[in-house]
Amino acid sequence: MDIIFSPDQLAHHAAAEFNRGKLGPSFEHPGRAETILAAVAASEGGNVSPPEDFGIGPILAVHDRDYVEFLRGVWDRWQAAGRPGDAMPLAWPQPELMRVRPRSIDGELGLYCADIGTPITAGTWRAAYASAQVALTAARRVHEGARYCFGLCRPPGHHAGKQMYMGYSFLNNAAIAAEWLIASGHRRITVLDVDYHHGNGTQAIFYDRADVQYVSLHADPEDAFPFFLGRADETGTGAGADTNLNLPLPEGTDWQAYSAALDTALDAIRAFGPSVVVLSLGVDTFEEDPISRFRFKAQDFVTLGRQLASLDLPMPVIMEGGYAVAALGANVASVLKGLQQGA
Ligand code: OKP
Ligand code: ZN
Repeated sequence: MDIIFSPDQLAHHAAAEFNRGKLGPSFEHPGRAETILAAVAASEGGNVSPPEDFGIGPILAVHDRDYVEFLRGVWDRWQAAGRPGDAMPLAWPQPELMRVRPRSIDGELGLYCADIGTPITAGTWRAAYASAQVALTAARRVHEGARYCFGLCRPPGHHAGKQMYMGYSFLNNAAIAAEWLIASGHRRITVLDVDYHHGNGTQAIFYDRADVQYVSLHADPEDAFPFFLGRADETGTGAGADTNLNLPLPEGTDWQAYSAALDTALDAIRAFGPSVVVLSLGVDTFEEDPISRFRFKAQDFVTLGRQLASLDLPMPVIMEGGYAVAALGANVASVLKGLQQGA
């Protein structure tokens, strides 16, 4: 399977992150991409290509222009203001406040940011832009006939909304790829999200769309990030009624229980009848993941790949989460191996 990756993606590097009330090293760091790249290049025979540059157009097909311009320029403004650390908001416009754009950079950050775990650094825009181009390139490879292509996206994307960043996500790579596939002539696309966390951004972007189905298996948001979206009764709206399927699962879910829910997900996808499935692949379902609470064993990732292959559909594979760095590369390589072995 071909692998798409750009060294620009290493440019985003948060100095620190709040975890359980304590400032510590960031779980989402450049070493994640490096270890995935080393493992998949070894197991897939070294077919690594840089992304093509699709420009800003396909990004603007998903994200609002003011948000994209904010992301592109915020670091320079933060620097010009003489700030010594990474860029983070000081306040957020909750519903009891007004959603206005203040002159203050601190306030403007709060307008677009939704959590305290996603600092912006000098290389954030460069990395997020490259990550989106990686997803687009993987989508194009599949559109042009490849069965699978691995877009080694980093930073991840599935929490990013049209005008919102959170959960280590700035641009929604999977949504950008899906929208490009629709614009390229596909009439029905599914985004299948197997990351531990609900892809709230992807869901929201396509919530009223009849042509893009979003299907996600994830930790129940009653207990887990992103908390405020991802429940089973969120099924889509308007023209998109019944095109959204959330399968929240309890903490401690192992492969056996997951596999049964995955059968439900795959049945819903077959019923929808897409011509392509964009896979949002997170391997933070692993039992040793430091921020997640499912119980996948290493070998379960091969089985996951094989079960996904039973869809018998072309699939750009878009990397999302996974933070157990010692096993991260091997677990991703296992999914790709299972996909190619087939059901
Ligand atoms: C991104 B992806 C640790 C708290 C967790 C949010 C998790 C984002 C996961 N400080 N922060 O879906 O893997
Ligand atoms: Zn995740």
